Amino acid sequence: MLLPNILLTGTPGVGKTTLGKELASRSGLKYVNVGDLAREGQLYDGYDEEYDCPILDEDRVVDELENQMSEGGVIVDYHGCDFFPERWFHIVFVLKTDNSILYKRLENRGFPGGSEVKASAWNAGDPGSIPGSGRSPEEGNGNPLQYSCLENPMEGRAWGYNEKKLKDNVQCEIFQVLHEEALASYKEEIVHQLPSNKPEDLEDNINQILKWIEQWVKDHSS
Ligand code: DAT
Repeated sequence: MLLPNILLTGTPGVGKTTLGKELASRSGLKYVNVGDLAREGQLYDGYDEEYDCPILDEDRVVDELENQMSEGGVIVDYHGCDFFPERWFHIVFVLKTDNSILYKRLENRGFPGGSEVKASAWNAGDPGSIPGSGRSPEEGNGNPLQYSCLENPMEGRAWGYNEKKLKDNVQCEIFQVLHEEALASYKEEIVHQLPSNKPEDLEDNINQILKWIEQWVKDHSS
């Protein structure tokens, strides 16, 4: 039976992993977290000093995934989407979370310092552009998440950099950087934004995607 490949993308913390794993368990599709895959296979190409994390070797990630993507039935989760072959995906979901909710989720994830850190995160730097890229979002290639490892904080590393990452990531969400990147990388009609603020959103999203998978399988079964 032919099965579709689904891309879940969006800023770190919007709920890709939560949705991806639950969707995989209910649909029978396979879930692949690109961050985990890279870590397990050490698919890195250098080290980003500014963000204090390894740089993803995108070509090796693509090589690593090629076989299973050709077979179909894979849910891919990553906070970037412009380096995957366009032909891989039958549908792309960009998860979207309100800024204040996202801020709290990211803070819970990696900030031991609480409000002190929050205050300095917002007071520092240049609020008018996306930090880390030196560009405005309209110019493209402005994805400061490229090298961000906020999703997988490295134990024992300086937390000082995470203050910058948190600020960068929330700004990314504000500027809808991942939505722009998805629209620039895939056909507009297969790119969909999904709200991801509360548990009911998760349930709605799963049900919608399950229906879409069912229909896709029917359409491709003869
Ligand atoms: P991501 O994989 O995009 O980085 P995640 O799945 O790890 O995000 O989720 C980040 C946190 O948010 C985690 O504590 C679970 C929570 N979360 C995810 N989806 C949610 C939803 N729809 N409603 C409430 N909380 C959600």
